[in-house]
Amino acid sequence: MSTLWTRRSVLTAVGAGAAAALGIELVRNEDWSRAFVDGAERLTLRTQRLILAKRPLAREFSQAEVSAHFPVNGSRVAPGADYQRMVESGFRDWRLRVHGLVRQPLALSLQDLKRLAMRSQITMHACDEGWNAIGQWGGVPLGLLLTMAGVVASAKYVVFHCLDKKDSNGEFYYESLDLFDAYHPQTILAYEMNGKPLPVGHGAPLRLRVETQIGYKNAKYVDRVEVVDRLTGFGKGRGGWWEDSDNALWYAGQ
Ligand SMILES: Nc1nc2c(c(=O)[nH]1)N[C@H]1C(S)=C(S)[C@@H](COP(=O)(O)O)O[C@H]1N2
Ligand SMILES: [Mo]
Repeated sequence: MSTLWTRRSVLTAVGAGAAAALGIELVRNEDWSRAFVDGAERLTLRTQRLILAKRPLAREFSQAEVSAHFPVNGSRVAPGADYQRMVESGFRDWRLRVHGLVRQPLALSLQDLKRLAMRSQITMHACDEGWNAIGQWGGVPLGLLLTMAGVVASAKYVVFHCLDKKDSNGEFYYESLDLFDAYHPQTILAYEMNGKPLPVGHGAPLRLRVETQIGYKNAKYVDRVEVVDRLTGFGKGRGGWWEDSDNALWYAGQ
């Protein structure tokens, strides 16, 4: 009953005129309560579509446009003997962990990830240091992993923990997204670049591709995805390594 009243008050607040503009029929019959629920559901759908309409897909390119040279920037390798051993074993014992505010934490091998639906996209990477390059990325949609893990209602952000420690402040590289960008269809955890396994320089075994945002948001060497309700408690609390150390913008949309 409380849900019904909430939904009903939403519709009342929006008003019949606005509802009509959104294409919602305010059906009046003996089953009025059901009509309100259906209308409210369509209102939610329409509102989401309107928001998404302003955030279209990032441009995708053709195979012929892929850059012959794609620079390696930032870390070129994750340091340490453990990482070297992982590279040598083809990341056999490596697991991607998805944990935090989820109902079902996940630990997935590279093989497990490759068995899931793959999305492939050819996009332009733009680094704020003044270069860009076009590459093909193949990987698992982050939204699929979040759905598998079952994000709980209080969740707001997704934090990506990386294997590379940066010398200047000794902190591991990390990044974060809100759930909107996390569920964006082009947001993937890529294990493939230009049709081949992701090279070490570009973040093997797994890197984030978030095509709605610029260079540094695209975390390399990701091995842990943590669903959280706040960004305090990680680094200086600004949501990423560059955000903490160089006042880079947390929302680096392009
Ligand atoms: N873990 C990690 N991710 C990172 C970085 C890094 O140093 N460490 N550098 C970032 C920056 S500034 C850019 S431009 C891209 C570079 O990705 P590339 O090496 O594949 O070109 O990765 C981003 N992700
Ligand atoms: Mo960058």
